[in-house]
Amino acid sequence: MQKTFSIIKPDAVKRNLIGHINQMIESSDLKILASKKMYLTKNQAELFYKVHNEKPFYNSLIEYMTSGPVQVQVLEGKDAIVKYRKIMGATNPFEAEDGTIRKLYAESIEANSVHGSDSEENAKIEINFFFSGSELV
Ligand code: IDP
Ligand code: MG
Repeated sequence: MQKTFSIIKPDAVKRNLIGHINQMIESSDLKILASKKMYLTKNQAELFYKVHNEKPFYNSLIEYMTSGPVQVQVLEGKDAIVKYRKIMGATNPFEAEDGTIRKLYAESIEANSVHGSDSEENAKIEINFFFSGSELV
């Protein structure tokens, strides 16, 4: 069993897609161990995406990620990290495979509906950033 960290981003929360996306997650045999709705502060968004702070889209990304509430979640399952990245689809929705969350729901390469950890190391860091151990059940 492996854990990964997920964010349902502001564009998807705004369009009432939390349930649709979580249905896709659960029917892929991933368990939702923890889930909470929150506003990211500017500081949290900047820290979370600090690997991108030199990119031209960084400021816009921070503005977008703080533009409305998000649903932060911890998922668990066999090969959860790769499995969830597969269900999410490519960063750019125009390149995402049919049936993926981003193909179905993303509005643009920025407002692409979901985040998922890309490695075991980052999954640990991202989970600990938002949740304490006792919240994962
Ligand atoms: P990922 O979310 O698929 O891992 P990353 O390359 O880590 O993609 O980028 C983080 C987030 O930054 C993306 O999910 C998307 O919201 C945004 N982003 C990535 N590339 C671009 C871009 O070229 N223009 C605008 N936003 C982008
Ligand atoms: Mg990434």
